[in-house]
Amino acid sequence: LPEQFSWDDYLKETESIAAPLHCFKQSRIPPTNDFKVGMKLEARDPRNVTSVCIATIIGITGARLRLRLDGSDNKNDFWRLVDSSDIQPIGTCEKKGGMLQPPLGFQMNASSWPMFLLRTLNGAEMAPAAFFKKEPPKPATNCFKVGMKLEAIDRKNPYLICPATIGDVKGDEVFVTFDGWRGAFDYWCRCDSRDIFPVGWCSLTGDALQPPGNNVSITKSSAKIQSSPSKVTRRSMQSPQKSAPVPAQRGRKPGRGKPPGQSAV
Ligand code: MLY
Repeated sequence: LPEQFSWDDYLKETESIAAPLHCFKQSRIPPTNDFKVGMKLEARDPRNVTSVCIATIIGITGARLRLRLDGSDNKNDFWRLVDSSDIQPIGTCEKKGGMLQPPLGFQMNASSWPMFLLRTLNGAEMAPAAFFKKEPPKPATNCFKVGMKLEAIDRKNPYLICPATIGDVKGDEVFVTFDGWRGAFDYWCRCDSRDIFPVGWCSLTGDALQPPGNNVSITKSSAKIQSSPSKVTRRSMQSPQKSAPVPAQRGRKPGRGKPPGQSAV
C-alpha cells in the first residue's frame, strides 16, 4: 500500500516551513459544511461574473460544494467554499433588486428562460440561509515568503487540493508551484485567493490531500535562496507506490501513456 502523505515528515524532508495561518484568507477552523446534494442556491457564473444564476449542489467535498448551473451542461462544474461570497441563498438576488440570469451557454432558447426559471424553482429544495457562512477577513498584507509550503487547488483539476510551495512573491500576488509536477500546473494568484489553504487544511475538512508528484527535484527552502544543486534532493520514482503496478493516484485518468509527473492536463 502507498505510504500516507505526512506534512510533518515532508516539511522535515524538504527542510521547509508552512506558511502561517494569518497569511491566508481562510478561517482558522474550516467552516462546517451542512449542505446536501440536490439543494439549490444562487451562484455567480464563473464564466460570466456579472451574472447571478441558479445552481444545484452536485457534490460535497470538505468545506466545498461542487456546483452546476441550472440550464448549463455537465462540463462546467465548479467548486466553492461554503463561506464563499460567490454563493448566496435563493431570493437574495431579487431582494437586492437584481434579476437571475441564464448561465453562459444556456442550453435552451433564450426566450424560454423565464419559464425555465419558474419550473426550476418550483418545488426546489433551497439551501437554508444558515448554511451560508460569512467570508473570512482578508489578510492585511501579503506575508507569504518564497519557499513556504501550503495546500492549493489545482486549477486545471479543481477538485484536487495538493501540496504546494510559494515560488515567487510580487506585490499582492504569489506564485503557487505544485510539488513534484514540473511547473505544468503552477499559477499566480492574489495572496487573498480562496484557492490556497494553510498546511493541515485538508486533514481538518476531511478532504483527500493529493500526494506530491513523483521523481522530481524537491528544492529545499534553504537551497532556493542559494540555488545550490547539492541541496536538491531527489524523490524515488518508487516511493509513493512501492508495490502497486498501476498508479493509484486519485484524479489521474488511466491509459494516457505518459509517465507520472509529465502529464500536462
Ligand atoms: N491531468 C492529470 C492530473 C494531474 C494532476 C496534477 N495536480 C495534482 C498538480 C491526469 O489526468 O493525469
